[in-house]
Amino acid sequence: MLAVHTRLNQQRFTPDFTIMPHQVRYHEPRWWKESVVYEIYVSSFKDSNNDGIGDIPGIISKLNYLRDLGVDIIWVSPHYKSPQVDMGYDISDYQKIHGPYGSMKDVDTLIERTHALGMKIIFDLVINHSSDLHPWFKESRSSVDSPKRDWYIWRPARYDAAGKRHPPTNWRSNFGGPTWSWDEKTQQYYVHIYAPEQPDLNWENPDCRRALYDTAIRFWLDKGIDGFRVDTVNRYSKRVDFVDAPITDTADETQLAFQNFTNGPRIHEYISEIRAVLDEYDVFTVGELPNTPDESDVMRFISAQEKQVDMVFNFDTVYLGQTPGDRFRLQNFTKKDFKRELTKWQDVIRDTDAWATVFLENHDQGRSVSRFLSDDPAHRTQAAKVLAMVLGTMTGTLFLYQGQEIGIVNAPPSYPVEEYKCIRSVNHYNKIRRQTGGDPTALEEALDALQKVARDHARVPMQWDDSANAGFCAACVTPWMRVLDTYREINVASQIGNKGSVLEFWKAVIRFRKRYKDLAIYGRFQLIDEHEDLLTFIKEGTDGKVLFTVANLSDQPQRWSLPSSYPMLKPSNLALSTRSQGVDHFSLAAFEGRVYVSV
Ligand code: TEU
Ligand code: CA
Repeated sequence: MLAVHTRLNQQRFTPDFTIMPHQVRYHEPRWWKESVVYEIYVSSFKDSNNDGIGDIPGIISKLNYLRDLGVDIIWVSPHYKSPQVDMGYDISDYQKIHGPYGSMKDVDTLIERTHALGMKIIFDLVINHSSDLHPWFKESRSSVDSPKRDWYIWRPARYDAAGKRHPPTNWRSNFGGPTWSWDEKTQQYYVHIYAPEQPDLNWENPDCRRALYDTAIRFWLDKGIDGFRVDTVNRYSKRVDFVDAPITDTADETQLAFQNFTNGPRIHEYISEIRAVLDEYDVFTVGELPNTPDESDVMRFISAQEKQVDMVFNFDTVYLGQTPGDRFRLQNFTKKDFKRELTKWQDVIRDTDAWATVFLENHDQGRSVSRFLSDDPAHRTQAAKVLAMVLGTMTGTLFLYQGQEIGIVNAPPSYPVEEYKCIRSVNHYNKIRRQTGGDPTALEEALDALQKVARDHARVPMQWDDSANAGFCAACVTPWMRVLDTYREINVASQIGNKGSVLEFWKAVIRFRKRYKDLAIYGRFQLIDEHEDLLTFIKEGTDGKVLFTVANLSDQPQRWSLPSSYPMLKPSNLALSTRSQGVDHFSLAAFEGRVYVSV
């Protein structure tokens, strides 16, 4: 580790090289660049007291498992006090714990035990909006003269010629329906770009911002956490002229309005303020960056010299097959699309001082094996392994989502709509029912979309073993979400120590990534796109060594050969393989993947 640092530092300052804005020759090593982050969805990870809901003591009981996997940082989904309209992304007190998850003492213990095992821990920072049950909002809505009135965004109604009341703008919220809700008592609308129970905080108000910094950020950093995953980092600043969005959907009274409430004029000023607080500590941040297609806009968030966040989640890959603004209107996509989107940010950050994230799953997405390759029982193990290998050799901080390490797949098409609990899924299905008067074909189509891309697939209980309820809760009657029937075949216990398993392969990938970090993590990415069904890329080190990844993304064998443009690569350089035996130099089996490292 030391050797790499020294070498990179020396080379960065060679006199013949001039540093252009945002441009650097090598990525500067940092602990958070080299870390593997594992996202824990508290309610579905491990239930310690058999009430059917995962909890903090449950996480504590699995810390050894995470360390053995090779995880460096755990990211805990919102554990704050919340009425759970949006699974904790609606916070009613930033300094309290959601009762069923445990106590403040449990959280202190979690932080302490995680650190004691040599891992770090980050929390979710949700400060675009609060819950409508937050005391600030209760006070804000109590009267137009309330001192906290201006902490949220209130506007008068508009009236049409017939005297009918309408919201101040035609904006559509992320969960469907208008972004405005009417408040009877004070006769004004407030804005919420998610659910009505998630009113947006007014970042234009400096007192409100200060209160957020103190209660949501400083309070937890002082407890010793190592950073934050920042929810929707680019929506705090909105356009304050409150104009209508262009009409693109004549069938609906609300319209897509991302441009009105995303990346507003003061966004970088606000993030600089947050950054100033964070810089008092040795921590890192990863921001969620939806609806920002322009690469130079993204750079303003992730270039080190801009001092904003350290990296962002771009959604290009996980949104494949969805219609922008209409997640459940599905479209076809090809392997070519998958390769292009997956590798896009590798290219953008190359030779710059910006950093990327590498991920295919989180609590808002379906399972990667089902979505991008194949969850057919004949293929799913190989498919999960080849994705692990690809992710494990890409540049950026690697994020794993609970269950991804054992290759959990989506719930099956036979699942009835009642099994879907997420507000987004439920709202969508109800909207289709309303709009079509319950037309069976339309409802079938809606259910098919849920089966493919609903957030619920990530939220089912973790599959620990083949006992009742998959070991998520030993003696509970019903877990809050139904356990997938596939838990008998796909679970942690059956994969630990099993050489061909997805779990053991992930461990090998993580070890490999760390051992060859100057290539796998920091190497210069170069896509070699010569074959429709294969994903192949080079990672070049500073010393002329190269790493080469080849992944067969199809369920058919493929003939192939090492790239002739890199003559230093030899068959004997095989360093990692998804197959434990039977590696054929001239052909790749279905979903086979290999990594070669030149010597
Ligand atoms: O997600 C943000 C999110 O879902 C949107 O910004 C999304 O990218 C947009 O709707 C375009 O489709 C975060 C959390 O991850 C999610 O679980 C929460 O529901 C949401 O914020 C609200 O806090
Ligand atoms: Ca519990």
